[in-house]
Amino acid sequence: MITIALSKGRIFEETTPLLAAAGIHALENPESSRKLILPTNRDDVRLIIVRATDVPTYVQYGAADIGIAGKDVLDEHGGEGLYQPLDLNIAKCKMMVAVREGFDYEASIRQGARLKVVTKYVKTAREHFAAKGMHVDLIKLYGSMELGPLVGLADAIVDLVSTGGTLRANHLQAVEEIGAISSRLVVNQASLKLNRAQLQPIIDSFAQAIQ
Ligand code: PRT
Ligand code: MG
Repeated sequence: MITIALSKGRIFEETTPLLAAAGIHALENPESSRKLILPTNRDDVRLIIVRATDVPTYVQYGAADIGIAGKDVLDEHGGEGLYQPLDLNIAKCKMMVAVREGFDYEASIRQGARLKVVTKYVKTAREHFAAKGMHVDLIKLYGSMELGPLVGLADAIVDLVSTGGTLRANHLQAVEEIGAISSRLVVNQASLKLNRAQLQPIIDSFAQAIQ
């Protein structure tokens, strides 16, 4: 049995066409089903629905053979034990630094101010500011980072931006791009050796579908 780990929402939606290209169709919709293990049209393939941040963990420990996870999530996880053969070019966005409208980010850097930064991407943020030689106080949040600068919890946020609508709605502005983000296929290395006959055709179909 091949187990594929996915998260609900945008990753599931954008993965559905790729699965279809590999001849795999979920028999239930994870948005409406409460099941965490979804059967597919193929007896030898099932999907498990997990939190986006948990996908690398399931694949790392072999509880799933393959999975799809954002580069943001993989960077935080570290990617240990994961083979990453494909950039699927889906769920694209950017990791950005943003501040309140009118806050002079460049000036406060020049003055050597010690900024408070809220983020759920602590490792990414730490590496980014360290590379710039900036001293910052990082505060870990699990969501709604955009609120931080509005209520005085922080001067800046590190978060994903796609349309920019969330920043605008909260009177924030992006001041720095940390990097481009898209979703990657991750494969358990031991499982690939053991189940290559089943896994390689799926990987190849994904590779063809994204071209
Ligand atoms: O939502 P949940 O807490 O369950 O988990 P999650 O947020 O990790 O999962 P999900 O499904 O929201 O995101 C899964 C993956 O999609 C992420 O790991 C990213 O790789 C990718 N992705 C692409 C995004 C976005 N675009 C995105 N815009 N993930 C989150 N956002 C959020 C962002 O954090 C911000 O709050 O959307 C808001 C900004 O969007 P715009 O369009 O207003 O700029
Ligand atoms: Mg989300």
